[in-house]
Amino acid sequence: MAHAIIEVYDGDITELDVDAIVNAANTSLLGGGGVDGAIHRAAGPRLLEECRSLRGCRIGEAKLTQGYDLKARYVIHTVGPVWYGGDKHEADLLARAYRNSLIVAEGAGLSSLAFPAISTGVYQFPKRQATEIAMTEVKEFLLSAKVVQKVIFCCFDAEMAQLYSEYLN
Ligand code: AR6
Repeated sequence: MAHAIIEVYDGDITELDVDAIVNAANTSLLGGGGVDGAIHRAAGPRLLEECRSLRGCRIGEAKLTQGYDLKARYVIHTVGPVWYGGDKHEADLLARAYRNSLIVAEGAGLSSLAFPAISTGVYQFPKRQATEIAMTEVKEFLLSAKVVQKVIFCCFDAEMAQLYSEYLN
């Protein structure tokens, strides 16, 4: 997609009016803290109900649900890796989480989506490396995407926003 846009946004992902927001979930898909908790609170209990029917999600994979009470029409739930020091395929698994989320969006005909900084909170993936992986995967995907036209990197603090801005160009 020649005219795809990448933006950095500093704020709460649950407030974004996009086709889909991505959730940094865990393998149960039954909710948790961080951005996962915020998304479930904002979407309402019907999200948990639909998530139960999905029977979990493997690390690096992604699954789609409705957005319910969110402004976003859909939620793409993915599971990033826990950081164990870097020798447990963490980088590859994080790249797959981004790639598979984008594949799900493209397959569902969604043109705008927003990602949180997957794995950089509770899962403790180093922020700079995670940013580099996120940017690389998204830029590469957008080169051949037919439907996805806009990707927002949603940061929840100034440090992440600064890192993303560095890698934007
Ligand atoms: N909007 C945007 N970003 C947010 C928000 C928000 N409302 N809240 C937090 N972040 P984390 P992980 C940022 O811990 O590391 C959950 O319990 C946060 O500052 O949410 O992938 C799941 O159930 C950080 O930069 O996700 C899993 O068990 C980023 O989102 C586990 O945490 C990711 O932090 C997943 O851990």
